[in-house]
Amino acid sequence: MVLFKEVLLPKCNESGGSSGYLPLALIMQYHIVVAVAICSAVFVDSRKIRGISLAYRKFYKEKKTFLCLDGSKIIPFDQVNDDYCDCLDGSDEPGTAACLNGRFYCTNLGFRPCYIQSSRVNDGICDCCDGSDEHDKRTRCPNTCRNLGQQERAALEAEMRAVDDGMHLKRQLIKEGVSMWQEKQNQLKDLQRILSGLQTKLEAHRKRKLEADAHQAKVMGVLKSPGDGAGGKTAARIFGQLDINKDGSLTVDEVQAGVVNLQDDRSLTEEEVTALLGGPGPADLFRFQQTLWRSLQAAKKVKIKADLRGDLGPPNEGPATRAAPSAARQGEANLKEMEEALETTRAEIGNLEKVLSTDYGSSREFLYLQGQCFQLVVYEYTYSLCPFSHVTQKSSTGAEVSLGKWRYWAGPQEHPYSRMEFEDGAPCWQGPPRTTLVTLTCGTETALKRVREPTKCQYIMELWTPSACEQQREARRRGVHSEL
Ligand code: MAN
Repeated sequence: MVLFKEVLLPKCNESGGSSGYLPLALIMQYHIVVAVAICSAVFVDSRKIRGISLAYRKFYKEKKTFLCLDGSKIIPFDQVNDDYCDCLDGSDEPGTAACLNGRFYCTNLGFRPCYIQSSRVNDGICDCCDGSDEHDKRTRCPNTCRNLGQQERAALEAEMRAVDDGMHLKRQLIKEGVSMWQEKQNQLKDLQRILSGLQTKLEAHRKRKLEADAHQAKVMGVLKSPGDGAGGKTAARIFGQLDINKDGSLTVDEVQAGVVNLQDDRSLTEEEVTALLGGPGPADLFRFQQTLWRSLQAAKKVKIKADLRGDLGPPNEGPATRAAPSAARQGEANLKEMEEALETTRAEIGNLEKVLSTDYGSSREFLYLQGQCFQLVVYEYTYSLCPFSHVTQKSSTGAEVSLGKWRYWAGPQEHPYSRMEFEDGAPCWQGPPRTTLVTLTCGTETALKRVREPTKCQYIMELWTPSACEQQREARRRGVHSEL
């Protein structure tokens, strides 16, 4: 049967926590405890209450019997702290070394109370800073509690200031996060607009290409039409030569620039050209072949200008036939370029959507970590942590291995944003893939402070960030409450 609720206190050789609200709050609590203890001491034999905390005093009432704290035995109160062990749990001898499993409570006024094994009582070594464990006076123990308390309070206050600074920085980071978020949303909108523009352009381009292909097929059809043979190719070459702007059709101006009167090299009038082309409006290769080309072949009225004739390419591959495939090639290149741009934009949108769908904390206080990497050199390895992305380890010999890819926040329910889990890294030799757990600690700077590998290929990192400050403060508050 357990009659009391265990009160947790640090052992004397344990740190009470180097910082934060817990120790400060506890120190204040201890002052109250000690004041009450002093008052109680007026009424109770100090020998009997030696080594007992205030919370336990109610079980050590003088002039009554004593019930061992584990409920196993009742003994006369005289037998408490009489240097003889009666209770199995050692609770009758908190102030002597009689019981192997007994524990002695150091009040440590001015510092923090703690328990030591009662075997250390009067063993010639000062364990409690108030020297109360060496009460037989054979060993002189100066009271160092005040100094220790002052030192600890100074350290705590410094750390609390750092936490407050961290909180201030965190507020700025939240603000930064808000504008970063907005910026990313705008980027997404821009990219979506670009994508839609590219899609429209691409459709138009595809349509044009289809038309160009059809035109090309028609040209090729003309060139390859039965009975036309090499003549068709020559017609196409001349056509290409006359078609100055290479738009696949001949205007009056273009004909006037390249065709002259057979007799006197005179320039042709507009009417003459219109008549030669079989009517008004630009003539494509097909129409040219049926009209002007025939006149040129007949060599009765008109001829190609002398300077143009010298420019003609090899007989089997005239400008028109060359122009058409090269235009087609250009079209294809443009199409490919556009398709690539479309794919790149789609990928960028995908990445951005992924970034925007990530959980960056309740106020997006961790968003500023996105896209950043933090390094730490530990022995022969350089570790690199890129939050929300990946972790790597690069050895001094140059090989870099993945220690995991970002998976999720892995903190406990009450502090979900206190840990990050990275999984599925490079496989460990004869083992599973490497994993990394990152703990986030309040700091006035953002830095990777510690890397350990407690189990092979399972890494633990500590990242300092102002964004973790509040949750740390919360954790400490909770700690205080569980202690009191
Ligand atoms: C490399 C490093 C170490 C790891 C071993 C496992 O040396 O990644 O961190 O423990 O491989 O074989």
